[in-house]
Formats: sequence, structure tokens, C-alpha cells
Amino acid sequence: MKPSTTLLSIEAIIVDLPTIRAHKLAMAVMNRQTLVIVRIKASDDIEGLGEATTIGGLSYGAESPEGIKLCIDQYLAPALIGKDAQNIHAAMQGLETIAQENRFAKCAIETALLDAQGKRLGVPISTLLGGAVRERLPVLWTLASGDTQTDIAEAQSLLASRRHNTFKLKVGRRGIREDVAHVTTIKQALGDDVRITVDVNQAWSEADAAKAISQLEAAGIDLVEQPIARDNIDGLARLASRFIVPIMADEAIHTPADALAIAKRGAADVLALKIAKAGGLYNTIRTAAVGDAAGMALYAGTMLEGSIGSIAAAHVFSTLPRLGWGSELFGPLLLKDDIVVERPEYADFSLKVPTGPGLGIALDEDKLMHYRRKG
Ligand code: MUC
Ligand code: MG
Repeated sequence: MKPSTTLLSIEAIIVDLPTIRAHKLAMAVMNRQTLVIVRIKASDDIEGLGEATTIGGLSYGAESPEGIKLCIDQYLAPALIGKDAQNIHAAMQGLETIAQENRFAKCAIETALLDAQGKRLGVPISTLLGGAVRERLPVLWTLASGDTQTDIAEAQSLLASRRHNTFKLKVGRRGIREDVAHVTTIKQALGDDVRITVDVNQAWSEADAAKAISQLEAAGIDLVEQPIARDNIDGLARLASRFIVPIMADEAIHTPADALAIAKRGAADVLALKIAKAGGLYNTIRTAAVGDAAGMALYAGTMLEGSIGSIAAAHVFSTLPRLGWGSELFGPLLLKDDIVVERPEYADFSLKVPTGPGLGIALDEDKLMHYRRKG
């Protein structure tokens, strides 16, 4: 049967936005964030938006913003034009033979298809996915200025304004002695009621990790994220069995198959799920189901997306029955400006999941024009 609604156009736009301060991670220092915004148009005139965003060019993963745009322009868009805009599973399955992996690019396309379908049916994406079980998501903030006193002041002001009460510290740029001192000083300054996690972004050797984690555990740190290289799954398993403090897998987990491998080897207590790593919202649900069934706790992670990507993630994470470690969907707050008309709402230590059709957010065309990469 011929579909009644077909895809007419798919555009991938690179957008560069300045950050509010330098964001220092083990593998990159970010003074701006680059988003790839995907805009689809269907034959019924309905538009959909999606976003593919990574961290530090190619320093977090194998897809760069420029590569994502090329993948969409050259391969994914031509394969989708003329296809049924309403059959999202069929559209995404068709892309599997066109492009191996390239999950960030596929995530942006699937998000845009879901946004359009939600607008078409007059329901939010969370409803398309079966319904939200929470209206707001707890959201932490990452302290990553690189300076201990600046981080403490930043945390104290965010606690006072009730925006965040959990903080993730980025470590791994310096030696472990300095890192442990930095984390311990912040933990002591903020007190026992404030949850502190650390993200090493794979920077430590297994021996350094064992040494540092024992000190962090003694200092009362609540969780350690991706301490060692992502392919050292056995090493992660050894750390997870050695320490009480939960070990979270981030770079080591993308797909449902990764979740299964980690579960089989007991390589993590918590999984950092991200819509881009999974290759879309439905694959996030599939990955979550594997982790959940294996008894691992789940965490709504971020690639520091802007508002479109963060809200897409908020929709899917609002539907998961269990989300033990809350979320870090603060990406829009790290940006000085935005390309949407109304920025996401953060209050009471949480992010509101929009209830309007589709994503429930609209593009600011002037801002998009201003910040899109020229030339
Ligand atoms: C990561 O590795 O988890 C998440 C928060 C943040 O500051 O960086 C990201 C990436
Ligand atoms: Mg991480």
C-alpha cells in the first residue's frame, strides 16, 4: 500500500553555541558546544526536529559533528526521502543496511520522525512511547571549571537557588593525588546531604583506579563513572566487585548488546544511558530493559546536547519504570544562548518534561540563523 504521508526533505544544520564557562573534562576543554540539528518535512507539511551532539569533536566517540552531517546528507536522507513518514520502525530499520553504527546520526533522524508524528497526532513523544511515569526528572550539575574553590562556590549557589542538589565532578586531567584532594575538599565543603559523583572518562589505569577509588570511597563519594578504558570490561568487573561505591559504565555501553555483555560479566552497578549512544529513543528503551532485567540501576545520561536533544532524552527517560540515579540532562544550562523559543524549565532540582505535541518545543528561526555554521 502506498503511504499517505511521505518524507519530503531532511536537512542537517551545524550550530555552534558558546558555553557559560570553560567545561573541563579528562579528554577535552569545551568553550563552545556544537549541535547538529536535523529538520525533516513531510508531505502533510508537518515538520520534525532532532539533534545529534557529541563532546569535543572526536574525543568522546567515533562520530564528529561534521561527520554526522555528512552521514545524514549523503547517505541517510537520500534513503528516507519518499518513505512513509509515519512508520518510524520501518524507516529506522531501512537505515541499518545503509549505514553501520552511526548511531548519533540515526538518533537525530528518529527524534525528528517522532517529533513530527507527535505533532501530527497532537500528543507528546512520551505518549507515543507508551506514557510518562514521571512529569519531572531529577537533574544533577557537573562541576568542571578545573578550580576547587570555583566549583564549591558554583555548587553553593545552585543549592541555594534549588536548581541542583547532586553534583558530578570531572576528574582525570590531573594526577590521582590532586584529583582525590579536589574531590574530597568539595565533598567536605558541601556536606553529607549533597550527593557527589565523579566521572573519569576512561582516564585511569586499572591500578590507579583501584588506588583512587579506595580513597574516594573513604571520602564518602557516591558513585564512580567510567574509571578505566571502555574496552576493559574485565577490569570494570574487578573494580565493581572490589568496591562498595557503585561503578557506572558510560563509554563502555551503547547498545542492548553492550548492556548484556556488561551484565554477564558483572562489570557495572549502574548504566549511563544516552539516546545518541543507543542510536535513538527506542534503542534506549531496549538497552534500559536489558540493564533493568539484569538488576543494574539506570541513569539518564547526556552528551551535553542542547534543548532539542535534551528534551528528546527527557521524553524517553520519563517513560522508564525505574531510573534509580536520576538524570544529568542539564546541557541547555551550559549554553549561553539557545535556538529554541522557550528554554526548558529547570526548578526544584529537576527538569520538566514538556507536555505539548511532539517534543513540545519550537525553533527560534532568527537564533538558528545567527548560530548556524557559515561556509
Ligand atoms: C560524560 O562523559 O558523561 C556528561 C556530563 C558532563 O559534564 O559531561 C558529560 C559527558
Ligand atoms: Mg561520562
